[in-house]
Amino acid sequence: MVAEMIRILGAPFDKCGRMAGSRLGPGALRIADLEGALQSIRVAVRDDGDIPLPQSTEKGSGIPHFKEGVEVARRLRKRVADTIVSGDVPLVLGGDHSISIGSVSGAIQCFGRKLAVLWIDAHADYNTPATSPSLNLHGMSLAALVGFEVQEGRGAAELALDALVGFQVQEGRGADDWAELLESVVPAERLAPSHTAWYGLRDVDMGERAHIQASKGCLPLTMHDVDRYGVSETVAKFNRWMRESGAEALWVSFDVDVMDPVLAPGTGTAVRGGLSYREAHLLAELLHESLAAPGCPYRLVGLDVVETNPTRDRSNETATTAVEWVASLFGKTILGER
Ligand SMILES: [Mn+2]
Repeated sequence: MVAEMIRILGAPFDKCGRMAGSRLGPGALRIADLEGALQSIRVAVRDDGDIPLPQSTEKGSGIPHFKEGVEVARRLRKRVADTIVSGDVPLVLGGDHSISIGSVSGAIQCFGRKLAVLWIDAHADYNTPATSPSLNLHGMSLAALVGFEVQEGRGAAELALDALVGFQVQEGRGADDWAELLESVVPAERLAPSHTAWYGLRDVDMGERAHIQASKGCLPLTMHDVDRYGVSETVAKFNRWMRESGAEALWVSFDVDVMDPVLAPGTGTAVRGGLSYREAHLLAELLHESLAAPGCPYRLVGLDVVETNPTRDRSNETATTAVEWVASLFGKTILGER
């Protein structure tokens, strides 16, 4: 058994994403019977409902809807940290991917530098306001969690960007919001860049490439890697990396856009060429297998499922697929217990 009790927590917030609709994600996942799917594999689960949302509607002049985004993140950080402290495993339902700044910050608060993150996503979410083409916070979540600075001098990534023809680093833009985010949400210890892994990447911006290059020891597993080596070998590579990292706690952040839009059209951030149904399930099953293996030096301490947008979906297929994926991650197999 991976967990004592899984506690579902909804974060129906989508104002820091590309388009509205993922605020309906928690509802769509519940309608797809997330709780029942976990109960059916004898995992203890409880639904703690949704976090209350701030009332402000001010868009602001920097990162759009920053004030609301930062308040959601603060509330989620506290709820996630409290859940972990009580010995349970938070399962956070988004919402756009900006909510993970709050949820993972709660885990950093509990595990500090012993935390590693697996970001399963078509996108790296590794922009700062200086490099983001859109300035939407949902594309900056991981950059915030590792604490990239944009104000004090120029980091390695910005210097690398200078070498790219036609790329303009916009230093002033959103800088105050960014400083506030790093100050008031992300714990000072930060997520170690060398404890950051991606799976399924296929749409990475110029600035994000530079940030990945500047992040020593990180593990970016792209769709090219999945095509070339398959799910089995890429997960084995992730497992070796985890063991070498010294991390004791793993947070998994699952953006439904990692799946191919043919299979999971219900998202505002669809990119062609994603994981097939079978690849996605094998990924979940192999992750479960490694976590359940005797002597595994790390454990799963929390999970996000984000960017489910039922307004873009067909018959709730995306939420249904995400629920099946979560069940596989927590141990559902074709022949049951082995
Ligand atoms: Mn994402």
